[in-house]
Amino acid sequence: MHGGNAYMASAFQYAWDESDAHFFSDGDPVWNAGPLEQYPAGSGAYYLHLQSLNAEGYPGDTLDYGPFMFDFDIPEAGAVINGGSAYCNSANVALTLMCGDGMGSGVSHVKFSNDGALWSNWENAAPVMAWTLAPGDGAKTVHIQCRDAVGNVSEVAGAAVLLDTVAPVFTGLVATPAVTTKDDAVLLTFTASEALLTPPEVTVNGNEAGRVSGKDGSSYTYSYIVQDSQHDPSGPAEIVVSGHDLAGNLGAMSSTDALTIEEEESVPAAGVIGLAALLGLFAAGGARRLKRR
Ligand SMILES: [Ca+2]
Ligand SMILES: [Ca+2]
Repeated sequence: MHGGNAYMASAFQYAWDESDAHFFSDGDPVWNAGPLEQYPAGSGAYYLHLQSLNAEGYPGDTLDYGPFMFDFDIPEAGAVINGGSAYCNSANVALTLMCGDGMGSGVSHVKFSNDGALWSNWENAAPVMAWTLAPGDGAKTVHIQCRDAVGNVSEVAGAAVLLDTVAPVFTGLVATPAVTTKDDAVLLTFTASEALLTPPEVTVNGNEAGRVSGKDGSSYTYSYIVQDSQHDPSGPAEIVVSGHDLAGNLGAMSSTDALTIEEEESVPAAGVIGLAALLGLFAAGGARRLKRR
C-alpha cells in the first residue's frame, strides 16, 4: 500500500497561529514549493505547525516550531524620584523605574536626561537606578526614555522633584517676659524661613517647651513654665529651636540672649505674717485678732 515514495514527504499542511499545538484537518493549507512566509497579526507568541503529506496525500508526522516572539508595541517609560518624594535635599537621587512593556519583549534599556536634550547612554534597566540632577536648588524634571528587547523605543516621560539643599533658618526669637523666675509662664516667639515637616522642637535649658500656635514658614509661639533652679539655673537661659524642612534639611538656632532667669526671691517673714493676718481678718472678722499680731 505504501510502496515507493510513500514515506517521503512531498508536501506539508501548515498552520500559523498563537497556539503551541494544532490538530490538522483537510481544510488546512498545503505548502509544497518555494519559501513559506508567515506574518503575525500583532505582538505576541506565534507557532508554525507542519504536517507532512506523502505523495498519495496521507499525513505523517507533525512538527511544531516556536514560539516566535513578535513585539511591535513601544514600551511605556516612567519613574519616580526617591520613592516618589516631592522633595529631595541632594542632587544625587534614586530613580525607581515605572517602565512597562505589557506582554511584549520587556524593557531592557533606559536612558535619562536633565534637560531633554543631552541624554545618557542606553543603560541596562534595573528596578532602581542612580541619577544626578542638574545643580542648583529648584524644580527639577528627569526625562526618561526606555527601549524594549527588540528595540522599540518609548515616548519620553518625566519625573519631577523639588531640590532643596538649604536648611530652614529660625529668626526673631523673643521671650515674654524676658526676665523671669520659677513658675513664671514665658511665651517664646520666632519665625521659620520656610515650611517644616513637623513643628520645630524648642527647649529652654534642655527642657521642652510646648507649642501654642504657628505653622509652615510663619511665626511660631511656644510656652514654657520656668522650673526650679536645678532645671533652670539663674542667669541667661539657653533656648534651642530646631526643625526639618520639607526636604529633610535640619536647621537649628541657639540663643542665650532672649531670656534671663533670676533667682527666686525668698518670701520675707513679715510678708507671711501679713498674709496670715489678712486671712485671719476674713476668717474671724475680728479686729482684735488682727490687733494681736
Ligand atoms: Ca514592546
Ligand atoms: Ca530648605
